[in-house]
Amino acid sequence: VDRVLRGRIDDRFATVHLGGLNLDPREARGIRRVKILGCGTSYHAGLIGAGLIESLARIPADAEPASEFRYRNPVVDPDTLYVAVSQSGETYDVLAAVQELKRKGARVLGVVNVVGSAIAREADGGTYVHAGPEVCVVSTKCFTNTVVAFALLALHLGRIRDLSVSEGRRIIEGLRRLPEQITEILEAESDIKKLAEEYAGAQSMMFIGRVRGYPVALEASLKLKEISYIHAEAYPASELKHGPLALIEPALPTVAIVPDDELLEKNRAALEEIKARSGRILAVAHREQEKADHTIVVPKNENELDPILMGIPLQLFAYHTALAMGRDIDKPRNLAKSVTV
Ligand code: F1P
Repeated sequence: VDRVLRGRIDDRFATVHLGGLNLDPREARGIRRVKILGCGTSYHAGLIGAGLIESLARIPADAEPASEFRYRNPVVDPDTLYVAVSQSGETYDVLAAVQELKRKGARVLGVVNVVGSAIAREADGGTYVHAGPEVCVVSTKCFTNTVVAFALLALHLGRIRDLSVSEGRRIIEGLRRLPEQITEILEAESDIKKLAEEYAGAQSMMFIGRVRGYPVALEASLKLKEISYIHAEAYPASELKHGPLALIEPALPTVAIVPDDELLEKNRAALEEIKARSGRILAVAHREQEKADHTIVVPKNENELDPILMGIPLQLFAYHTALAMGRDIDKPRNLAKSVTV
């Protein structure tokens, strides 16, 4: 665990280190809650991060859009560790939230991509995610690296608290398998392109996922909106029956996150509900899903790391959908590289 925390995962993947955390073990043991703040893709990565911290370090954790947090006069609690997430490190809503927190005496870590950026300078410590420059306006590889950084942070906090060595090792070994598995997904790009071309005519799409899969659904729907301008909504799969099922019909395809985990049967039941209403389904799963019209099969890793492997094919799906529709992928309309107002 130590070696990975200080070192690298893999040259082909990313260099992630937590050398600058600036959080001593005594302080870390006193953390009662972790609150993660970010906008857009960074908020979604933060939701996955909160899940990782809860499951690996057993600290209650949640994520909130920084843009909401800063306007609601939040209670700032000294036993909460705040973590600000940003690719650019310049997003004003995040920066303003960090400044407000610091004014109120909170301890704020940054999980940031751009070295020396405003949020990195303002935070008390944290880590760079070293995803390299995001060439396109929308954030993609930084999402993956941010989730990996959160996995390491969760392991670090877990190790200081109750996480067993074998549990830590299980996740580390899973992280080490990622580069090869990601390569495998990237090699299947032409299949994903064909699927994207098939779904590119849709007016609107639904994305569903459960627990770890829900932030993946949120992120995949955001990517599709940002670059293809197809209207997309993401729902927790368990919320379908509380309203959104009314929308299901053949013209509204659903992208469903269906990992082979403890929730597989529940997720399959959701697919049945959709099929019963003649909805088209594209599943992202670890094996072909009988109820789905199409399945993107991704390699299996530890359950906790599924969001990484399930997010990447959906980034490719959004990319090829946008290309099929003739969109300018590198300069999507109405978007700025960093939102500084
Ligand atoms: C946050 C963000 C991006 C999104 C868009 C606008 O940026 O919402 O996630 O793709 O480009 O900004 P950042 O704080 O992560 O740089």
